[in-house]
Amino acid sequence: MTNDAQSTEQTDGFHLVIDALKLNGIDTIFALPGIPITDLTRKAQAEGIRMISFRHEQHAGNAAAAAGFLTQKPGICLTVSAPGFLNGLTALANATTNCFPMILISGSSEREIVDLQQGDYEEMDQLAIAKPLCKAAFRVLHAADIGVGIARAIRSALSGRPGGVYLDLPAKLFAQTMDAEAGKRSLIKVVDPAPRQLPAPDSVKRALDLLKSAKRPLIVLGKGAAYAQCDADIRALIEKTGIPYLPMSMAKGLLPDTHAQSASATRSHVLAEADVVMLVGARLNWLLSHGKGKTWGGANADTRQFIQIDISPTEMDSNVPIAAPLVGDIGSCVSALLDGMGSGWAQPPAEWTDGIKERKDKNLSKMAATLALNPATMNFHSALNVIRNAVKARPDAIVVNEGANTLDFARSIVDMYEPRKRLDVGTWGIMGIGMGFAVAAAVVTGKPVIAIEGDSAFGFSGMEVETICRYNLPVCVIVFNNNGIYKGTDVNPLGGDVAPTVFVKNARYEMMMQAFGGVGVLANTPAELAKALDEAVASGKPTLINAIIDETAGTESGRITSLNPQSAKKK
Ligand code: ADP
Ligand code: TPW
Ligand code: MG
Repeated sequence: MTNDAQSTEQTDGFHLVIDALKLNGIDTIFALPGIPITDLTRKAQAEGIRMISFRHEQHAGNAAAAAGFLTQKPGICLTVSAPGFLNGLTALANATTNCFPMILISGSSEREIVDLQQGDYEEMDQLAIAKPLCKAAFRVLHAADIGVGIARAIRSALSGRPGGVYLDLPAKLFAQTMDAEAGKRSLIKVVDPAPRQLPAPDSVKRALDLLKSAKRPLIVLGKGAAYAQCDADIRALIEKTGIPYLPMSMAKGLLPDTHAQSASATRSHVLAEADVVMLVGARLNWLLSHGKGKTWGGANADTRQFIQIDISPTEMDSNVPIAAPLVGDIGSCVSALLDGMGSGWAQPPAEWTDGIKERKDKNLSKMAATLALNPATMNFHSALNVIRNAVKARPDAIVVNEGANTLDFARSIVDMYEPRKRLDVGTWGIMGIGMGFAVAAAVVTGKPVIAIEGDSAFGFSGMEVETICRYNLPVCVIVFNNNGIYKGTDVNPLGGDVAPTVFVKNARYEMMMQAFGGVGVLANTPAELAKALDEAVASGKPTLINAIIDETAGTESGRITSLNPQSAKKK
């Protein structure tokens, strides 16, 4: 606090925030400047923090979330008060839903005025609003508490199940001064923010006993397994057990999708038939049909038993009974399982694995035939076949993916070869993550990024192509242009306005990238798409390819049509 009697050097809130972040290894902030954090963005940049400035806070927030997932460090998003905070809040809630560690830091207005609701500039009780939407929320009122505030935010984001944290920094805080030495001492370098959580030995034994008894075992890898960064042990577990596995969307590449034990090509068969299923960092939410019903083989669902590895004890039994819960961090759990298995682990019955192989081979050759077709107008398959080949050639490239058909087809067609190379719409199936995730992936990894975007999905964050150009990021955006949401063929029965799912026909999305100095290409054929994509990946230049897709090719809601409520009234 201000103290005129102090003759020593002074520091202030701005510098304490920056010093606390740097002390904890934060090297990048995703932000959008304005009152009261403009100077914080400038000073942080001057102090060597990489400042990535966005055109809308939601995308800065999505970038922070993706950075958190990729690095196991909380991604930082910095915004102004009320509207900026609210724009960032969607990303914070989405990060929490997906178990990605991030911290939304927002400036806020004068507490005295906000609390009496006297109408301050951008007045809003941000802390109260953020609280139910994230894992933890804190406010710092005194400069001397900045160290504690940031330490608590980091620990909350990373420990246990990772998630989003809100940190409220009122405008007044930044200008508060205090003795520099005391300020330095007030900062906390967080020790072991995500402590290992070893599973109990009897729960390891219970899980192994159940796995051993299985006739038709299956392992499901989720994005928690990708986040955990124990890739070699997970691969060893799969290979040592010989059990077929299914990767959830963002766990693709943990083992190469071409792995002999991958059962992706016969997903519905293994889900319906498996008798013991081990979930590794995957929740039995809607994406896994809640572990019951037709997807899980109807009658088989009554006898199926689950083993679940998760850091969150309350995840167990959330949808169906979990016979063998294994609570702990995935790294510790998987290595305990490997230890417990010893040598000479019996492989699953050949009847099960041979049957899977047979179905898989059949489905893969069917898929190969479809991919080889070259219809006159490009469709999802012929376009995605090009991207499939490009990713095969550059397995270190990061794929960002959103849309409906564009998402569903890309997920099954584009094989991934390395862990944490696929970022997508996640647990909510949210549109708008595209450019934020792409920016973060490029900034954090320096690797080429290929963003496979439905034309609708792209629209949610399209303005960030300027950000991509401004920082000259190696991002190639491919817009799957089918003139609309799902398809471009809907008609308004009354005439007049176009149908609500339809966009301007033949839109020239590539010009958006050209407008900011990037490369824009219109691709009508797989050959044109391949050429543009190869050039983009080789050059690292910001590129947008407008891939013209048959507007009749998609289906309503992609693969989740069944979730659409149906009108009872027939016209
Ligand atoms: P997916 O959508 O891929 O199925 P989910 O997001 O549903 O994956 O599940 C991820 C799960 O992983 C969450 O339940 C979360 O608690 C868990 N998790 C995240 N990180 C770890 C970790 N390091 N150790 C154990 N569990 C983790
Ligand atoms: C924040 C609802 C799900 S998918 C989608 C919307 C609007 C776009 C599908 O069209 P797109 O893909 O991207 O052109 P394609 O290949 O099928 O034509 N708002 C938010 N999230 C979601 N999920 C929606 C709306 C939706
Ligand atoms: Mg579309």
